[in-house]
Amino acid sequence: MAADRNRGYDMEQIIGRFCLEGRPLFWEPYGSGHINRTYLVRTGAGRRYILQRINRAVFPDPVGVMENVSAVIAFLAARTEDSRRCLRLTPTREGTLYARDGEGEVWRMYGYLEDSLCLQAPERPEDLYESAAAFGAFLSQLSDFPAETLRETIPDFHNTPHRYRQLRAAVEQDLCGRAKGAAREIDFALAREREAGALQSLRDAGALPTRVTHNDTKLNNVMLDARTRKALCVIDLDTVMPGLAAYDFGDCVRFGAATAAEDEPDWEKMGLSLEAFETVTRGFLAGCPQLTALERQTLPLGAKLMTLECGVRFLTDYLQGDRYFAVHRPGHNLDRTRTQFRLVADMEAKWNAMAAVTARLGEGKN
Ligand code: ADP
Ligand code: GN1
Ligand code: MG
Repeated sequence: MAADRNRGYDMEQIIGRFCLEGRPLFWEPYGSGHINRTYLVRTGAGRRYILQRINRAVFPDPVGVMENVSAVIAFLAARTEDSRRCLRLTPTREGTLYARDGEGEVWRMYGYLEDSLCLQAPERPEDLYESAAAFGAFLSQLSDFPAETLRETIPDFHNTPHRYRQLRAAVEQDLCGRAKGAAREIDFALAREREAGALQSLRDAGALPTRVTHNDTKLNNVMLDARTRKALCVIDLDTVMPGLAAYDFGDCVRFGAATAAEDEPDWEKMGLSLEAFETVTRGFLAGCPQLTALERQTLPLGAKLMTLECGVRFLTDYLQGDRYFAVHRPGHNLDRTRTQFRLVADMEAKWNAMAAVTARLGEGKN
């Protein structure tokens, strides 16, 4: 209760900087995100809050992150009457939307979205549909957001060729002597390097519209209403940046249409559920009906490349000693790499069927 035992932060002092309703009584680590440190805070007035310390190793400009996040929240909040449909930042006593501590760490506090659910895997097809529709709608709602005002919080975030360059450097350095044990995974990645640049080439050529995208569209980044199970609110806005629709669709498929968890140790359980792929496509297109014909055509490519890229990132981090993604067991990032590459292979096997689904569901649109 007194301090975050891992790092010795004075939690009481940090929490005390925010204008909470009631006196803070209790806090504990919360959630299963890989990047930020998240805490649940309860007060004597029965209110709950989500406190987060932004990971500075991942986000070198945490103030820029907060500027993006608060601008996006303000934009979305102005377009809904229902306060539960939008994240709410709790200000500090000085009236700012984040607190910086003596060590330069940046902390923020959200009102807890009550009566909500955050799922690690869909429990029924409707859950997946709802999350995909929410991410599609997020893209659609932000279509008139002034994209040029957004900071690039992680440069080249979904620039897959850049991710390959980082992988090659990690293989070459082999800091932890792990490359030999991951030879099969390295070969799998490198065999696909050329095709991995396809979306980036289309983006560079201006063939696809740049949109304001979320860029991290996992199922656990959408809150559902616990009673109706309808999507309530998209969360985790740290990576909102200009991007392609295929990124958000693709990451939604990668996580939500998979037959196993991202870190399933028995990677043979991993594959693509075509049924779930169809559900994601249906949801995403319903949420964002204005995609261009070429955008719709590139949706399967988005699914494959976001999965391949994520595997490449897990593999790079494994080779570099697990410095980026939170790990909870030895070999965790290698397990994650294997599931992602297994999923890519299954998408390759089901490629024609995937393309047929997106073509059929896109029929009759512009
Ligand atoms: P990370 O970047 O580490 O993934 P998130 O912003 O996704 O961090 O938060 C981690 C988890 O905390 C979420 O998956 C969700 O369970 C929970 N969470 C975040 N914000 C809220 C909120 N406003 N209300 C309720 N739960 C939340
Ligand atoms: C991270 O923060 P979280 O857990 O929602 C990562 C995503 C990866 C994802 C893989 C800022 O997302 O890019 O796809 O893990 N976020 C960042 O699960 O790197
Ligand atoms: Mg998250």
